[in-house]
Amino acid sequence: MSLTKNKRTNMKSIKRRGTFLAVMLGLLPATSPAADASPQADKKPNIVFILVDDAGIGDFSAYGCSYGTTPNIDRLAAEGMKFTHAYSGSAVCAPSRCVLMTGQHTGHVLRRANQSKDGLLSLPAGQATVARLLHDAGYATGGFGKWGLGNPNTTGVAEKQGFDVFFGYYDQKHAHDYYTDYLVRNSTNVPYQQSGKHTWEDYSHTHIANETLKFIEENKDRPFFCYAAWTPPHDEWVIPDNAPFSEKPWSEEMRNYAAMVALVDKDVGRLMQKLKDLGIDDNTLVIFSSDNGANDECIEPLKSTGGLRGFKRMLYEGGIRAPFIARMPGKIAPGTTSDVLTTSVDFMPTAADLAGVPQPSGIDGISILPTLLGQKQAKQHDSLYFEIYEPYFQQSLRMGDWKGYRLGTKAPLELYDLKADPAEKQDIAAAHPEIVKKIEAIMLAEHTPSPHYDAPEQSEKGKKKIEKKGKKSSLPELLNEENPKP
Ligand SMILES: [Ca+2]
Repeated sequence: MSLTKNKRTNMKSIKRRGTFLAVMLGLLPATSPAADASPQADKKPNIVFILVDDAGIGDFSAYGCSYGTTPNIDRLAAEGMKFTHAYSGSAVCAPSRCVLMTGQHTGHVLRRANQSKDGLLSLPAGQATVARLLHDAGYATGGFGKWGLGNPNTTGVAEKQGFDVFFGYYDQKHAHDYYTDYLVRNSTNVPYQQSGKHTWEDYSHTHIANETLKFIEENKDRPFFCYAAWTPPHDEWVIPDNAPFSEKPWSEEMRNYAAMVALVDKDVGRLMQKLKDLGIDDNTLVIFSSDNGANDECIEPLKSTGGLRGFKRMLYEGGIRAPFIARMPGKIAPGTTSDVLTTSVDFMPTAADLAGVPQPSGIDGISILPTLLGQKQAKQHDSLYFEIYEPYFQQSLRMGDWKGYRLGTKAPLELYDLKADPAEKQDIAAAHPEIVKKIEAIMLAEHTPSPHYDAPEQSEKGKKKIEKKGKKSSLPELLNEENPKP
């Protein structure tokens, strides 16, 4: 039986329930969506999605950071709901952002790695995105930070995908350069004169954070969607001042990384203060998450993956488990936690429910609005499927407490019980052949071939080729290594 069909069958009832809940709880005026699509629909909740780049759950004190505190993000959790089993859309940037924008999981979505056989893939014209959905519902839509789903002069640029404005980096490689001499606003370059001294004024995030707050201020009187796709702590690991970590016995890069996490926290605080000052914080859903797990360099000194196995680019937990916190005073009960399985694939239907508009068809996400509102989450994911083609084809499936993982299609499926073994140390596939069979069947059903990537079998060949060359950095070596030190 196709899970996708199951999900689609339930879309209508989910939509009805979500809209009903939203009206009952005063999230929306009790009028039709068509009547709401006007400037006076100012009672629609604003939505801010803060997506930081390459941070693991071990980087935030709400999830047990070992090297510092993130007090503003802690406050988000204390005043809202913290998800303990949330995942990013993928284990690297572009597919993760593609999942977030489209509500499709990585077995269906366009981008399944940063690169493809056909180069950088741009979102096609007419792509259904959460930004388009909210724009059509009367929201002002702004994105700030890294886009990565289409460079200027393609169909994929943010301003053709539902954003009124996008400011920051369109190209992912450009986003590595924090001391850049230009950023981009709606495909037009905005020049910055670099002083050569690496000051805060020279640092791109300063301008990106300021533009984020400016957008919120400018749109305070109408519903808005603010996508804060901030680039820290992605590398290059540089920052004008790495206090309070300057004396730590780590590499300079790791000191900078830790300071970049602290900077994100500080700007989350600024953003929350802005919402408060404008008197709109109780009508604004703020979500905080990360686009993929932390890098391997951060495991030893900072424990950024929180003791989980793997790291960025891997479909073990350390590559995909994400911080996920949602705050909306008066609607989301403070200091609550949820163990509902969710990924950023759920953002689009959740946003649709919150805005009181119909959900798009053909998506994989499920609205988690009932969970946010403290209601019973009647429809939940039977499983969460992931695949990635970078650097090799991998698949994983979270099903209840079970976790299946496979490198290439021919390797035997590894099976872990995350409840007993959250760090995926003990492969118990041999003891549970029926679970293995079930997971393999779901993986087969959820994977759809893409013309832009080598078929899994070919990826398997590529893996062998690189193994043969004995490259030190080859993933099999890293993938098979023992779980990182806690
Ligand atoms: Ca990333």
